[in-house]
Amino acid sequence: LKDNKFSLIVIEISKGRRMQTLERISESIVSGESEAAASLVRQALNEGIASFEILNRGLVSGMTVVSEKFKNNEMFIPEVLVSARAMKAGMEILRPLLAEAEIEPRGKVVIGTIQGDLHDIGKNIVAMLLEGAGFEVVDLGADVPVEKFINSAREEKADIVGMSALLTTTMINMKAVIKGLQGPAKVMIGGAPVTQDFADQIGANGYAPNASEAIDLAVRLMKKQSE
Ligand code: B12
Repeated sequence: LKDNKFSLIVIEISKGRRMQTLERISESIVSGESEAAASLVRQALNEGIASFEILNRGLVSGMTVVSEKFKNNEMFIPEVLVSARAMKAGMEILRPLLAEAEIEPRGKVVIGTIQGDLHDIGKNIVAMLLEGAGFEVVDLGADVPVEKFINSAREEKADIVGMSALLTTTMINMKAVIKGLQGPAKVMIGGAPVTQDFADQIGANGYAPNASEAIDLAVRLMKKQSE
C-alpha cells in the first residue's frame, strides 16, 4: 500500500510538471519567444508528452489566447506576427515526429490558403496532421492564386484539394477554384469564417472546424472516392 501511495505521488508530480511545460509553451507563443517555444517543445518531448498533445495543449492553446487578445485590442498586428513566428518555431520541431506515424499513403492532398489571404497557421497545422495520418501532402503555401490550385490539383492527381481562408473577403475565391476544378478531386475547406452552410453554398464536398476533424473528413472523403 505504501509503495502504491508513493507511485501515485510520483505520477501526480510528473503530471504537474507536464502541465507546467505545456502552459509554458502556450505562454511562449503569447509572448512571441521563438527560442523558448522551440526549447520548451523539446523539453516536453523529453518529458514524454505526446507530440499531438504538445501541438494542441501547448502551441494551439497559445495561439487561441493570441486570437482572443487580438480581438479585444490587447495585442496588435506586429505582436501577433511575432507570436506566429514562435508558433512556427515550435511546429518545426514537431513536424517530423507527427509525420513519423505514416503507413502507406492514404491519398494525396493539395492544400493551401486561398488567393489574397496570408494566414497560414491553421492550414499548416491541418497539413502537418494530414501527413501524420498518412496522407501525402503537397502544400502550395499561402495567397495561392485560383489557377494554381486548379493546375496543381490536375498535375499532382490530387484526391483531395484543401483550401483555407481566414478573411471574409477572400473566402469567396474558393468558389472560383471549385468551379474551375475538373476531375475527381474532392474539395474540403476550412478557416475561422468558413461554415458548413458556406461549404454547401459553393459546392465543396466538406468543411471541418478544426484540424482533427479535418483529418476525419479527409478519411471520409477518401472512402467516398472509392465508392
Ligand atoms: C494570426 C493572425 C494574423 C497574422 C497571420 C500570421 C500567419 N502566418 O498566419 C497576421 C498578423 C499576418 C494577420 C494579418 C491580417 N489579419 Co489576421 N488574424 C490572425 C488571428 C489573430 C489568428 C489566426 C490563427 O492563426 N488562428 C489559429 C489557428 C490554429 O486557427 P485557424 O486558422 O482558425 O485554423 C483552424 C481551423 O480554422 C481549421 N482550418 C484552417 N484551415 C483549414 C483548411 C481546411 C481544408 C480545413 C478542413 C480546416 C482548416 O483547422 C485549423 C486548426 O484547428 C485571427 C483571429 C481569429 N479569430 O482567427 C486574425 C484575423 C483572421 N485577422 C483579421 C484581419 C482583418 C487581418 C488583416 C486584414 C489585418 C490588417 N488590417 O492588415 C491582415 C490580413 C493579411 C492578409 N492579406 O491575409 C480578422 C479577419 C476579419 C474578417 N472577418 O475577415 C481576424 C478574424 C481578426 C479580427 N477579429 O479582426 N493576421
